[in-house]
Amino acid sequence: MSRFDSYFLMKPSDVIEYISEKMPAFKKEHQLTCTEIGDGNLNYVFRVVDETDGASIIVKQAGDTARISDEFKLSANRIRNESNILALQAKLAPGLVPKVFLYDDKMKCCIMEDLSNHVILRTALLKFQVFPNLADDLSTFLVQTLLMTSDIVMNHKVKKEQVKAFINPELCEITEDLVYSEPFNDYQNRNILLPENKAWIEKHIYQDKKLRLEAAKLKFDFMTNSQALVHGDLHTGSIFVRHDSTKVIDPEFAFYGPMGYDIGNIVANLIFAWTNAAFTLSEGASKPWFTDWLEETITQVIDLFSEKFLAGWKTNAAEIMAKEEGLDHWYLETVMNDTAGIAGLEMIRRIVGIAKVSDITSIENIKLRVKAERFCLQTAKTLIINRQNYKCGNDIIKLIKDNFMK
Ligand code: SR1
Ligand code: MG
Repeated sequence: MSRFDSYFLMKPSDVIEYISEKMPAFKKEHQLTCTEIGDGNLNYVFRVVDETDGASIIVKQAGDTARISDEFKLSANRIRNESNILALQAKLAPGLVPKVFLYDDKMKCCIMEDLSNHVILRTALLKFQVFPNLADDLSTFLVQTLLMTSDIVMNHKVKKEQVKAFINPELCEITEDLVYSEPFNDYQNRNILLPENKAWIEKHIYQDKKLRLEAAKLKFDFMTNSQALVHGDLHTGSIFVRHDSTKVIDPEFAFYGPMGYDIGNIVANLIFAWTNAAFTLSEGASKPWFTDWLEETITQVIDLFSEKFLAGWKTNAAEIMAKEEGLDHWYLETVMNDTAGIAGLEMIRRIVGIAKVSDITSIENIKLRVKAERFCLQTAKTLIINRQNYKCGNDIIKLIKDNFMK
């Protein structure tokens, strides 16, 4: 019998005992230290270090509410989904996700590789750091996890089994509410508006019927289009980076949904980093090279994705009708339209809704923040309403630059 045979939410002292019981390499008699380092909205992340040899490991545990607020009641089983997805993604995109050593169904936690030699991409971008392999790694991750889990490549019966296995109604409901509904209605009174932008948002977001209709169409697509096994929350806080390495983490929102959901999330969050830099850096030496690099990275994420997607299709498509000439380009175009629309939705919800991003909230000068928010919202509206116009990276960069000049 062990006190870890039935679930409770652990404190750092419990985690030390837990690790020494589960991972023999982390011996009790060694000096083990533990710190809770999580900064996400849902779970608790503990880092255990063996001070005698410097070895370290991560324990990630789910509570039965979201860390951000008790209002979100969630089954702690989400960590099982996360462990399963990470195992699958490790096969599809080797080296691009952290290793999972153990999943514990009783304690609703998993033990995984410590990536402390990496940094969270959002934090690094706010310090204007650049990562030369980022676009290449992310586009590989996207193609490998999206194309390879779709009906283009997979046996349809096996794919349907996978749709069933990765059904994720609770976390999808969070996205349906926070991304697709609340930013346009505030029906649960959870939106948090900057007072200086309140009237603007009410007029240009809540009351824009054209925008609301397009958001509604995209919501139904999110709920019904079981296209590929998406990560489901691929923002820059879900990506760890080092100059020579990229790791995608936190796939607890994963489910079978539209491919554009992941690509759009990456694009939106890179635009937030661009916005932060463009609005806060004075016309000094650092501004042009950093925003230039971000523009190049956004362009490359989209264009390398397209290139690798078409090449992957050619090599791996197994569905007989997928071999019809032109289907690959038509299919890719629909994914690009979704990408633009979803990038717009992510940009609106991170400004209007409850789950903000530090790229925008850290802008201290209130006049600049007001401008930055309106720039993002205006850009987002165009991406949603005219999403069929955005076919390649440069189309999006042109929109950002044109809107910035206005
Ligand atoms: C209640 S969770 C709020 C947000 O945090 C997660 O990272 C997802 O983005 C979710 O929408
Ligand atoms: Mg997360």
